[in-house]
Amino acid sequence: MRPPTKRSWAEPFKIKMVEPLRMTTRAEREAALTEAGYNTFLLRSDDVYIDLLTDSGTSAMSDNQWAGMMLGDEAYAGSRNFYNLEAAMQQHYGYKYLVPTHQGRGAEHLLSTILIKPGDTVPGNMYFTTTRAHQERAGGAFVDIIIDEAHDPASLHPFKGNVDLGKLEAIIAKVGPKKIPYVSIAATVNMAGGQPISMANLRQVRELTKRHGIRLFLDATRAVENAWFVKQREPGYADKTLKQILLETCGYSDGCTMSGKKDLLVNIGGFLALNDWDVFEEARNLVVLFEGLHTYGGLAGRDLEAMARGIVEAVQEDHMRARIGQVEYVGEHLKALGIPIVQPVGGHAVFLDAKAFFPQLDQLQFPAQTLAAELYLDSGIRSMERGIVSAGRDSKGEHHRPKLELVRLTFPRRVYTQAHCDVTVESVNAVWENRQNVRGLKMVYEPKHLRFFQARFERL
Ligand code: PLI
Repeated sequence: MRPPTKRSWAEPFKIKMVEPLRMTTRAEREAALTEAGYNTFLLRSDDVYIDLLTDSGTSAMSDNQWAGMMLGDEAYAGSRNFYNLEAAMQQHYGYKYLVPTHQGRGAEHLLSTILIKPGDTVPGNMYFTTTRAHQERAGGAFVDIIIDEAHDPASLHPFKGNVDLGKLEAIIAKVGPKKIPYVSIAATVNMAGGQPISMANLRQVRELTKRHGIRLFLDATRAVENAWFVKQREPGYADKTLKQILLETCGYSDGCTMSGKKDLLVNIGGFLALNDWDVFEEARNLVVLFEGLHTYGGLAGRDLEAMARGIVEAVQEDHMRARIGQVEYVGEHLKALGIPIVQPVGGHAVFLDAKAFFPQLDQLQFPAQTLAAELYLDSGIRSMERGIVSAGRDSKGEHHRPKLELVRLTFPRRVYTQAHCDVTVESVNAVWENRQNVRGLKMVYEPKHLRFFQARFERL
């Protein structure tokens, strides 16, 4: 036997407990999807077979995390689990101060409220839905400064999360540094396809913003996944640990917002981390209004403990090799079938290119929403629209028309097996083979905020 050239991504864990799934018929799925207004967010999870809606809060905790749940100190103030989380954050992310929040958008709410004034501009490497919504709610205007390659699903750029420094300089020159409270940098970039930012680029962004006295805040939600790509792709990082890379990443920022529901392997939790005492003081005060006392931020002591332990597990290389290896496995198999996906394959998800799937559909016939619906009908797999519906409307009420019209197959961490991955590939291929017969959707109900969550559609 020839020795294998590449080792498999096999999981560094075994399964101790299982959660049965309900298998459904096509007729049952037709009824469920009609009831849900062709929006996968409105399906009941009992009607879903393989749930690839999101990797947010859907990962499997380890036995060590569950054991930590039993050690929750549910004191109203000064829980020991808060101090455990604070220490784990300081050791792995390197920031001085911690404000726990119930999840990522709680931290975004605090940061935006404290730093953004009406009329301000917040440049960022592509928008994220909740992040931009909070920036706009505080009176700011988001400006996209990501490189052009990020908007091209076929570009093989290894760091499609990078900032275009020319775009950033231009916006600073246009509005002036005083109107930019901070630059908002995500690592990895979710809406671009889970694409990483390179350390070299982040360092340059830091130097540029520092020259103008502008703060830099990181969305560190998937920064450990970003560290994995830096280690694989960026010269000089192959021998560094994920922990070292993560510390360096955070070192180029003044703080971070964090959704612990992703990298940190918990079902609920987040935090705002800061280096600046003044901002911390305000956040620690404000959190009491919106989330809870500054030592629990809307979380139970046991949730704080699970997140503290999740930080340590997230930076283990065996874990990350399997986590991203699984996503790559699905991406490679889809590519081999000629199915259009965003390349390179990102950290948390494979993104299907719905425009290339359904060239017969106008963007206002919602190609990605349609593709997510067809995939559910075929096999009960639930995915998420990341196109014109997610992008929402601008301040004049017009649809944002994003270049990327995508469907996200998002992989929860440590949840599904390789056989689930194979079924997913087979089902996407079945929809691909029937693509010419598919018609689009029309929106029949549109909520005001973050419409993708609750919008309803009908078949054209
Ligand atoms: O869902 P939250 O409030 O814990 O976190 C918000 C959030 C912030 N930043 C980024 C990059 C995210 O991906 C994010 C949440 N993402 C979700 C829910 C997702 O399905 O991707």
